[in-house]
Amino acid sequence: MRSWSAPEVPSLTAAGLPAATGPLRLYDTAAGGVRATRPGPTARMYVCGITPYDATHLGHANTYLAFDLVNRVWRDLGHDVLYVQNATDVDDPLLERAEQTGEDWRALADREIELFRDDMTALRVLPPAHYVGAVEAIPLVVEMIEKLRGKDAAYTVDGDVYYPVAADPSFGAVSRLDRAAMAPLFAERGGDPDRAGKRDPLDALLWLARRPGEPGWESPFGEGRPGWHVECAAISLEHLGMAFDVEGGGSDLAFPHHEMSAAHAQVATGEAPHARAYVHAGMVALDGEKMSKSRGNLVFVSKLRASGADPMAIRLALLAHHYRSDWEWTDGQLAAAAERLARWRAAVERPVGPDAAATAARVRERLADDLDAPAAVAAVDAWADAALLGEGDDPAAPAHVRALADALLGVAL
Ligand code: 5CA
Ligand code: ZN
Repeated sequence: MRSWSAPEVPSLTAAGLPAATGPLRLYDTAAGGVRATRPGPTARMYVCGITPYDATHLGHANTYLAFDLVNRVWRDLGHDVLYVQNATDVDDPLLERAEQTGEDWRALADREIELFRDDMTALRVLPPAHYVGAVEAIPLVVEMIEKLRGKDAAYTVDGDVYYPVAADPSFGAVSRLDRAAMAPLFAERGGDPDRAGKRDPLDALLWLARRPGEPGWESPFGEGRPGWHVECAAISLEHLGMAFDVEGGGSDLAFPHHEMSAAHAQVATGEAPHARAYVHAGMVALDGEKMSKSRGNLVFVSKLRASGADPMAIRLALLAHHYRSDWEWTDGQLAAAAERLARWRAAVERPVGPDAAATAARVRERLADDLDAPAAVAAVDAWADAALLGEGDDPAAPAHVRALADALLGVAL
């Protein structure tokens, strides 16, 4: 599928600042702690994309912004970044929504993906090099299921194909959950633990045989459509290979989604790990509950934009929270971010300001430490406050801070 257009990312060294030193350290769910990322010249990242109905709410935006920071920090460290994202453009919740509203499921998906692209562009989120829909990935999914079948890691229940979790002895290593903790999450997040005929309640669906009134595609194991986890396993393997640097998503994807995708990819290829780090963003809530399409308690980026909110203020409102924390949206946060944006803009408009080298070092150091965006924002605040008080006489400083906010925080001033 078409991705979206890339914003300019200024080079901080070209802007006159010293080169960054790494590495970027991130909290890896599988390690249970913060670990250095160690990409090669090209860093490889896969981030799970939207299921395209009710996009783009602030929870989505928060998650994609977190990985946008990863992308920007790696680039500042001199890496190229090969970034891949999917869109789950055929799945139960999408089909259910289309059924409820009487809209064609393809039209619904296309419209919401287009809205998502517009929102990502407005928020200056760097686009993936490969933006891949589940439907267009069906040949890759079929190939992966064939590999799993060849390794005796697939079985059929009434025409539906399942993956037996017993096939991967390291199952559980991504989420670090025991079976008692897995069971309720599996049921809550799209699994079918009670299906009769499964070998293990946690076995995951690879291929759902076509149901009446639903779309289906031909395959060697019958007409049907892909399961969810195999979609991301197949797309990431095709475009990134195994042992890519970061697999990302919200914390609701650690189990079962990233656990199962890793298991599928590892068993299909005989290689491990699927990703070197599994990184998860916190959940954004509204009125005390996680923002979710199924609950309907959503604040949309597009609606905020339509009501006049500056996308850079939306971005700053999200950056005021650490990406791993769970937090609740309130309108006051947007007003505070708009004030901050106005202060930063006024400060970089001044002809001189305090030398920005220490500010740049602080922003880089804080972001490299598991993306501490709130502290990075506070460092720019301190510079802006000083500049607005008339401190400093460095004529290069305003341009340095403008480039810094743009390159690393994605905030165009
Ligand atoms: N299509 C799948 C991933 S393959 C999916 O989870 N789609 S989604 O539309 O439900 O979510 C898209 C991304 O936004 C996921 O990474 C999910 O973890 C994240 N997300 C969903 N709700 C929230 C929320 N309330 N706060 C933060 N992130 C969220
Ligand atoms: Zn995914």
